Amino acid sequence: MSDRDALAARLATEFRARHGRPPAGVWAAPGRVNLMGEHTDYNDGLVLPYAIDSAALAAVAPRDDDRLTCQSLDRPGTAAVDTGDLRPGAVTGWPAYVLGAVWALGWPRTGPPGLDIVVTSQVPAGAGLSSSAALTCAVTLAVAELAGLETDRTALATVARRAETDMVGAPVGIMDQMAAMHGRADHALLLDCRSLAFEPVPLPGRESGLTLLVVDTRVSHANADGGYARRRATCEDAARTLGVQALRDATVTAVRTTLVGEQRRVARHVVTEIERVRLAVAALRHDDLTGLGEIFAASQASMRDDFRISCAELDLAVDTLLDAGAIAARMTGGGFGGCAVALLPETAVAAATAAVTAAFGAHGFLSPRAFETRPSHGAARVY
Ligand code: GAF
Repeated sequence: MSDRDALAARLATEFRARHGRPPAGVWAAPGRVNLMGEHTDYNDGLVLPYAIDSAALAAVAPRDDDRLTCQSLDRPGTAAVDTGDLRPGAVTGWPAYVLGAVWALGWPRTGPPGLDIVVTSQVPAGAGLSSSAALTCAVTLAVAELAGLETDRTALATVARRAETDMVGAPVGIMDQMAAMHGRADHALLLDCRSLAFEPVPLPGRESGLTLLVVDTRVSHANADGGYARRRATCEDAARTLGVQALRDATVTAVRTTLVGEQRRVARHVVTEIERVRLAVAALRHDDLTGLGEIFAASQASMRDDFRISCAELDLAVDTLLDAGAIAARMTGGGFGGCAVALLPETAVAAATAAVTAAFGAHGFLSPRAFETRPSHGAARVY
């Protein structure tokens, strides 16, 4: 039995203990690692994430009344609200992600009146691995399937995103929800965030002897914090100055000749990062690992110097991984902490992990957590 199946069985048992009846089912949705295209999704650009083999799980059952309740195995307390009172502001904190998904699906107009929901997650919160989209996507798929609602996964991804933007108040893009809904084993997802068209891109498999190592710096970040929203606002200001719909439509020349200061730096990152997604896909398709390493390095420099979302811990993790034999390494996700990702030979993992741990110790940083990831399939019913 996989870890996820064992956790699903435990969640179902816990649900029964708490509510005196079994859940109608348990649904899981994965976190993600992004390989290229950071802060490009809300600029209508391209991204290249893969779903990871850690997920958030939601056990759900309808109720006879119109009460919505929500609990977590990982946190104390119960959030409860009548369906008629479900609106932005009615719940706060982590339950806003869970009940936000119910709200975004159209409650109380649709579906059974009341619901009991119990969640848990394998995706570390605040690590930049999209624990929030994993949670909203698990609940969205669960409730949509239970209530016989919309089953188109792209539509469900936009519902899950609305839970976060409108209920939680985090102005995120669509990358994480699309990765959670459409992830495919051994593939990344090349996603056009304007059209929402996507195609799977094969990643080096086990036979290549390579692996994707994630290093969690344990510097915590939250998309609802100010840094993410400020970057997004600067991107929108820059697009307005340039007279384009979104920075996806800007050119490097226009950015250089029209913009100044922070707008120029931020826009330069977005425009060049979108191009790096195209280049990274080409490098992967042609097995050009040296080229891939150079594209990752340019992306890391752009996030550090232009977009300014890296931090000392992420820079150190990336440099140390490269010194220890990584072919490609960069920070991943929203930034201001969180994780770095590296492609490296399986045989180099132990030494690279030890090197990062030693370097963090020497700098007085928190002890990092390193783990291998496998590109995995998207959200599904698991129990
Ligand atoms: C976070 C957001 F949720 C995504 O939409 C994306 O903007 C990412 O940061 C940065 O690429 O994960």
